[in-house]
Amino acid sequence: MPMPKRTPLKSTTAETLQVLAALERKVLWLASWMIHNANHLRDNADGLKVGGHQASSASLATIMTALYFDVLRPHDRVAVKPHASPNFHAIQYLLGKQTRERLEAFRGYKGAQSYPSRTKDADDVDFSTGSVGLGVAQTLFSSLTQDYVRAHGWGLDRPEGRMVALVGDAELDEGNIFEALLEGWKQGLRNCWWIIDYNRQSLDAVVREGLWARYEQLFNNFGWKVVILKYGSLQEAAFKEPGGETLRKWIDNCPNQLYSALVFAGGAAWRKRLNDEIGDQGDVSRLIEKRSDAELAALMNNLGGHDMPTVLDAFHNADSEQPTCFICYTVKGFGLPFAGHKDNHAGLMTPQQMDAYRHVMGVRPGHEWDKFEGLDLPAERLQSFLDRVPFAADGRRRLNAPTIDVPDELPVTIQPVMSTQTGFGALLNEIGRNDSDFARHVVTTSPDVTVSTNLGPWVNRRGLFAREAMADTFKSERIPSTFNWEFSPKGQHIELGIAEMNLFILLSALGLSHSINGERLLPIGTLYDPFIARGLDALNYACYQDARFILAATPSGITLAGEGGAHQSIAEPLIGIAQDGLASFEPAYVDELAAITAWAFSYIQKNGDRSPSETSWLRDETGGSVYLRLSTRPIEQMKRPITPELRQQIVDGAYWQRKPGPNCQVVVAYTGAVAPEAIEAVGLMAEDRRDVGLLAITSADRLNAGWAAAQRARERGLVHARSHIERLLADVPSHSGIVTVLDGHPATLAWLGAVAGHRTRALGVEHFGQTGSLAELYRHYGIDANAIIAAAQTIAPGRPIRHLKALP
Ligand SMILES: Cc1ncc(C[n+]2csc(CCOP(=O)(O)OP(=O)(O)O)c2C)c(N)n1
Ligand SMILES: [Mg+2]
Repeated sequence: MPMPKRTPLKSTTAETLQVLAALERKVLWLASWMIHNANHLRDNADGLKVGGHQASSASLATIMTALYFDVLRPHDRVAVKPHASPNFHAIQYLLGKQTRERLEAFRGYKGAQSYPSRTKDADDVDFSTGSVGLGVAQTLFSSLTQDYVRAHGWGLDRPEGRMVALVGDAELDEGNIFEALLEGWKQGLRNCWWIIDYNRQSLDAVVREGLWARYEQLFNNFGWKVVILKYGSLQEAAFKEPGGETLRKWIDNCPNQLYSALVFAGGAAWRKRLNDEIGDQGDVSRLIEKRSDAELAALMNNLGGHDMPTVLDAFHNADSEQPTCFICYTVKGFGLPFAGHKDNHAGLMTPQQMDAYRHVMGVRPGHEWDKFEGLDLPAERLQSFLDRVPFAADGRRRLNAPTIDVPDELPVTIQPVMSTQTGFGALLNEIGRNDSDFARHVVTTSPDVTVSTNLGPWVNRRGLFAREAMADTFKSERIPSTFNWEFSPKGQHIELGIAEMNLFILLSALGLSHSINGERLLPIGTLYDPFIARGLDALNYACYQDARFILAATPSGITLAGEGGAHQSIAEPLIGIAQDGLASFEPAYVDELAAITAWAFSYIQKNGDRSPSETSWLRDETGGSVYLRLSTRPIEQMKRPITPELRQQIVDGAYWQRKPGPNCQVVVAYTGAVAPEAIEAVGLMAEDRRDVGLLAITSADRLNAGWAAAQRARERGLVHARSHIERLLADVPSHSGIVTVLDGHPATLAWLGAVAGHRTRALGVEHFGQTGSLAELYRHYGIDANAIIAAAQTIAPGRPIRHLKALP
């Protein structure tokens, strides 16, 4: 394997190397102690899971020490491999940004998190990681976001940051990484480093031989520079001795499994093996013989990723214009008793091993958390070094940006018959017309469904983003087209390839821009509703790190009729309820959508921690992201004024379209595109059931959240707490039944019966769709007017409803 050429390191002095060696030792110790402590202090410790940190952290100790204490600058951002979180917390502790209490409570209540968390950790985590692969791709999209922000003329007074991912080698099995790579290539990625911890071990196993060569080719193909750190400086020096070449060849040919096993077995095992295989070759025998067992083990363990000069040299020589992948050979469990053992992912040190390790590290009992305990350099020197670490120089790395004024109302021309999807396109088209600060901060993105989700008119107005301008050839060739597909650095739409994972990770990056770039964006992503499931984990992580964006998912449900089960969505409304950090809406009418969208632009900018509103029990001041479930079904729109009261109710989740009278026997509660069926059913029942009510539900999610919060508040003594849905149902007589209906899973609204104890029948879709006409499918799945009436007749007995047709 040819080694890449690098210019010799000039900047790192021998003194710095000395200090870094001491700090690396300290990081290794603190991480081990933190993990040991976590396992022995918790009553429910799951050794298998706790152990996951130990060997994985050790593997990255050298690289992380080099990065945080020497290479990184405050504006650089890092996604840390999930299991290396103890290293991260230890480093922050040494830099004075993490407390001992939190380290002592690692994995415990309010302690340092098991996996680095932007929202739960107090020590300035850049990206939450845990689900392998996602953090890696997030660095790529954060770099694109940084380019987007700067191309629009914002944040130019700040230096560009490098987006760095510390990647497990087995993490590269995750497909989303390759989806991101392809997108990065298309978008001209810069300022991105992926540092692969090539310890050749995953959780269960040792990785395949020669994987590095596949990676090298692959990254090269996508325009990355690949730097391989295979041998450490001790090894390089040994290779220059007589017989050194033979040793190098032996190392190159040694299978991963055997190398790992010998690392585990130690110096004597190395000697036996090397003597058996190459020991009779004169020079190399002397090379082996002149080293003690310990020296021989140190030489063979001295892989590139554990050799500080090699690591620093590689990082200091990397440039920003070209994305760079560092393949760093490391040892999983480096320096620990189970180094290299294939079972070491769950490796925890026994108390005896820990004692031995403590001895080696020179740490006295009771001094485990002392920053400089056991190091052979004076504390003042170490502290003065830490005080000057460039990464920590600026103090606060988490930025903020002022909120952008957004209009209270969004203008839109409502056609007599219109779908919410068309309405969404029309709303954005209107926003695109003017050049307000608000309009300039909107950025849209879509995974190859820009036109089919109705973003076309907006894109025509605002253009597509690319760092380099690119004309629309159809336009320059004068071929008529509805869409003007011109790319420029000022464009406001980022067109993605089809991968939905990329959409959510990009939204996550755009939605953290205020915090990472100090420049706020108002991101909107569109996709087909069923494909939320495709990117769900990425959506979950975007919310987990509190990224802020609006998601418009359309089309949705079986209302897509002719598309069949392949494109119909059933479970998404439940995702909307269950996903933390995401307020979900499914409006039926375009005026509702306009009210919700205007509110959403301000909601995604809220960043407070105030108490819930006393009317709805919703935590609107805290803010979050927004999911709009839209439909392609054109329905007759209502001509009505949207009063401030109605606007508030639409945003809070429901309003009476027809208030039930005092003798009400049935309430029909609907959400979304089935509004016409609900209205029709109420009309058809009117003669046979008294005072029928019609409840329009715009957000099952917010109704449910408010209800849960109000109950909790009452249980804590706030006896007057009432949620929006409780107020709405307060006057519905208790003998009245509720029929709920939506084009989605019936459980979405089934809980309404528990609010005030009304007997409830929940209609919805439970099975994969058929193809067919809308009427056929609504009948087939039982969400048409007749099915609503049949349900009403069953739960609200009375005389037969004359318009009810016999169900097939
Ligand atoms: C999406 C996902 N699947 C599975 C896991 C469980 N898991 C955690 S680490 C790991 C393998 C780690 O191997 P590698 O990335 O090589 O890191 P190392 O332990 O070698 O440092 C697995 C399967 C996870 N965290 N996320
Ligand atoms: Mg690994």
